[in-house]
Amino acid sequence: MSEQRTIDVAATQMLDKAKEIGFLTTFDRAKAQEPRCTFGNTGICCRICLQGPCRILPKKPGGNKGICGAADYTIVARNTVRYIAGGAAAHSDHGREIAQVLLHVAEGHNHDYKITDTDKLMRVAKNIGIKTEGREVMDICKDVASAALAEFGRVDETQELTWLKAYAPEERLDVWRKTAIIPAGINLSLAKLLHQTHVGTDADPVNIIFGGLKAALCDYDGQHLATDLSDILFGTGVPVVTEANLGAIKADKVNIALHGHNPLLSQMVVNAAKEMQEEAKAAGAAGINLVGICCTGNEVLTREGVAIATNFATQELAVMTGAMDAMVVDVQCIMPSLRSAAECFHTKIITTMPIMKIPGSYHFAFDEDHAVESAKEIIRLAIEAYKTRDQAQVNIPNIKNKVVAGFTLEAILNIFGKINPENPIRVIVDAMEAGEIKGIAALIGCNNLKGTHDYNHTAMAKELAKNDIFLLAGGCSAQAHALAGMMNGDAVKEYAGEGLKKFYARLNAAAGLTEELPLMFHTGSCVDYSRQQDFVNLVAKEMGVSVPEVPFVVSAPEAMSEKAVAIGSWNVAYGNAVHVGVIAPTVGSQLVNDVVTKVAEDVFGGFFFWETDALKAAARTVEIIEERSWKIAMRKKARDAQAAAE
Ligand code: XCC
Ligand code: SF4
Repeated sequence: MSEQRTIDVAATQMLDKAKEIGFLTTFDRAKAQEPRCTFGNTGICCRICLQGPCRILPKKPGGNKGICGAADYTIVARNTVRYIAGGAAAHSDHGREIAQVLLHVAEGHNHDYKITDTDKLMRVAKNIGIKTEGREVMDICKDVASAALAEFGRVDETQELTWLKAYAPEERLDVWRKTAIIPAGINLSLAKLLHQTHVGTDADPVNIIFGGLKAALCDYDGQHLATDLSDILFGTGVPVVTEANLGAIKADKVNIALHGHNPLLSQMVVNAAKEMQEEAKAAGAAGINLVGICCTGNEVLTREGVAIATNFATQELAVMTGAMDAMVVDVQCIMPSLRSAAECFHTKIITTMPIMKIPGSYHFAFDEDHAVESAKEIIRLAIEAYKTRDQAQVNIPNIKNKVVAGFTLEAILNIFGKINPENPIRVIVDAMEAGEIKGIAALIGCNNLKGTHDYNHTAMAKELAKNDIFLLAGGCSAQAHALAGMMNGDAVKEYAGEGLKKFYARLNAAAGLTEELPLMFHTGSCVDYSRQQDFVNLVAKEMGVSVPEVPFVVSAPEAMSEKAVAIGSWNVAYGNAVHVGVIAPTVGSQLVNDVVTKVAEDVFGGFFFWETDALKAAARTVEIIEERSWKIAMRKKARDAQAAAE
């Protein structure tokens, strides 16, 4: 564990304040957990049945296996894929909830939501094979929502997930068919994986890993439909300018943080807040100020330009400002400790979802049929809380940075299209072929207090940019860059290599935006990573190569959640090289570790690599990208030589 807690100056100030008032934060709790249990840390602790926990104790007679006889490779494989099941369940359930609401809108049962992006609806319908010509919008919408819901309950194993089939390149589908990892239904595959890893079922680590990859493709499918349907309901983001860090919290306003993942409620709060400024003023405030935390924050940032307060590891510190009147939370990545943090102040923690409650916090049962009313009532709760705020306790770090975000796939293509209207994706392929940029990297994932908060994220970004690598970002990683002041045009001047700078200069000249483009294109929340993969798929197609040949690396420098494991795993199946910046729970079995870091490449073209040191990880990333480019160049040379000889 690192001595420095965070690189964020505002967070450091708030940690001092927490110490002053005697509140133990997640940073203190992380320290309390040291030293870690080696068995758990390396994945060789099995708790799958009540005879456990069993550990692998190679030196004791009979200790080299669990009580049932499970070897280290079985235990490690089972533990790992159960993370994937958890992550895929979370992402896809989020998608299912959006699909449910979209169906109710299409059927005319719900009047609080509406279709905002009809063009996107038509594109999605077309992609998944739903007829659009001469049909009513609402009928098409009903079919799209029903197709999404059908992904969950399908049990006919001769079928394949619709979104997966619609969006993955044919070459990938072939690989997945050959390895039998294309899921028929999301619920089926996730249930099957829990079955497969039950005590006394599968002992074969490779078979277990393939079961895990199937679940990971469910994660991808659930993510993709969640993004598509959210765009249809709430609009597809376009570049926005806003700010990030705790300084975005305003002393004179009613501050409401939107935290979690699902935009169903938070988007309604954004809409309602626009109309309710007067109510806040009547309470003596200068208005309502919304800020985002984690991926709900990313959702409302991408679509509405809501400022980022902070990211995962520092969520408690937003409360420490003493100016947070309400934190509205939905699902995932919400620390239960928020409530104890709130007790030091007047802050109301408002849980809103039936599966997410925190003992002692305020639960407001959000109701999709009365979403507008729910959102308004929640804002009123925040205004009431504001009235009890003790201004003497307010201490907001004076730190905030300019952020340019909102880079959905559509937004990126729109910008590239200003240079090449016929074939927008050609713009980045040209830049790669000319050697102006070396390749593409996606910086994604969480915070993990096994390291210094946000250090790995920002150090990777600086190093890769210096090496002329075009950066995509999402989730809490994107927020790390935004908090650090790197998600703007100034950061390009400061950190980009000469080639990347030239590429940006051409983009900026053509884009016609009021702000310069940022050092990394923020594609949205962690449920939105399919936007990045869609982008890479287009690049592959334009380059005339398969996905695993694209000079592209994914990095989760501070991975934490089960969702991160699921995301990393489908990325590997997709053919991407995936860096993870924490010790992976596979290292307890040489065999399993070799499968995911080496053998995977032979099968899928993608693989994991673990590196906790950001600078070494960046160097390895550059190496992989250069190697992939070199291979493309060699193949081209060979083809040209052959053509000349003929
Ligand atoms: Fe959660 Fe999405 Fe991870 Fe952040 S990045 S800690 S999952 S909020 Ni997705
Ligand atoms: Fe131990 Fe086997 Fe039970 Fe795991 S499944 S806890 S290894 S007996």
